[in-house]
Amino acid sequence: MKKFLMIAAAVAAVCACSNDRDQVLKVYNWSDYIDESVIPEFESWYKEQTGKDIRVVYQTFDVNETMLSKIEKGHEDFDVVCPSDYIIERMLNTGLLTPLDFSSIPDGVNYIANNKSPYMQKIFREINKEIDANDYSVPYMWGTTGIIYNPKYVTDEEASTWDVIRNPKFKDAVLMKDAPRDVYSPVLIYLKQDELKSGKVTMNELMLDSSDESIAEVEAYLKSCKENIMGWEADFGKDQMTKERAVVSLNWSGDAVWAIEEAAALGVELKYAVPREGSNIWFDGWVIPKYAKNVSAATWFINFMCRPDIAIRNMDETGYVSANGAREVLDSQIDEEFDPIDVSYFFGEDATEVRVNETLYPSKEIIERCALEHDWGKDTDKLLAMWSRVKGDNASMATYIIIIVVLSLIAGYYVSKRNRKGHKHNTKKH
Ligand code: N2P
Repeated sequence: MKKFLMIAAAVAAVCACSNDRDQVLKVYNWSDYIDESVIPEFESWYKEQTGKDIRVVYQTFDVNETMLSKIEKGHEDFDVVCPSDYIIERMLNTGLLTPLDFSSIPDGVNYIANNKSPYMQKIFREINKEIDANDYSVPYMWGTTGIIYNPKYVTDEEASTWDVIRNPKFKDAVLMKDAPRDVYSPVLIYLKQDELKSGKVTMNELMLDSSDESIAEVEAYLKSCKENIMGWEADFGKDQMTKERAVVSLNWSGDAVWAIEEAAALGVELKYAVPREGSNIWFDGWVIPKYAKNVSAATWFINFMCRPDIAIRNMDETGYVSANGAREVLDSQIDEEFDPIDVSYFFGEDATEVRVNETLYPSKEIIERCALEHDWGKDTDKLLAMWSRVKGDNASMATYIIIIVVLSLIAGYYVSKRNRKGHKHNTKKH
């Protein structure tokens, strides 16, 4: 009887556990990348739609590679994550993604089909030649990589080239994104600009260039910027620009929009440019990793993120551009203060002359000089090794001083301890 009760208790515990997990949705997203009030709203909406309870456990990351390693190496059971394009490609190539299936979501509340921009679907198809990434991922936000600058100190001309990060005028005043691929690509584009102009190499080929020579050239360039770089940041760059502590920041367009608006409220002017040599266009998309434990709730969550009013709130809160091409999203962005631009590539034929922010929706001319990054497979390790050499090399004088002070204190402590011991020993003897 006792044995039977023990088995029954164990079975009950296992059932309770799995029930619990059915009521939990683990979301892993970039930091500052959502209007957090939409999370409790999702929990209530999910209950209304399905009759089931759900609790969202929301965690954030700042670096793509950190997120990937938790899933690839740690097999963590996140249900929904939001990697960038080249990481989605890697996850597809390594079988880490679950195919998406929205067929169980009723028509009236299914926001997937009508809300994807044709442009986003097209660039998603470029991710992998054999597998359509649209079957495994739903685009969330997108943008460009460029330069945020303070025009009080930096001219438009100076900011029109990536070399602004090495301009001797900006000693200790440049912030770099702590994102290895998103720094590598612009620097390589800058270094290979003559080959690009002469057609010796294409932008897409450059995005796949993980050769030792190119990595070494980028490394040497970044080390030569050492005196200018005041830090490598994941999320404090926009704030430092707003407060005028830095004057140049290699950054993403969404951080630029956020910083420009915050700075304006403080009376500081900031601008954003995509340098003339060309840049990287990127997007991040929702995926369900292979180790997910609540695929059903994950599917509902991704669908909810595509509801136009939710997409607009996420956009307004973060400064980033939703990948949602619905008319409501376009209407929410129209403002008389902007000059009309052609965004038909994103919103369709009706949108050839609309007054939207060009930092958010780059012109066709900017898009044409940008390309998507692609997975490097095993060569990624070479990039990450170069990255730590560059950042290590760039540790500030303050860091060295702190290390020396701490080591001296530790040494001092042990010397005085030894002296005290010696003193006690001598006293005993007497
Ligand atoms: C926002 C992160 C944006 C990610 N903090 C751009 N790929």
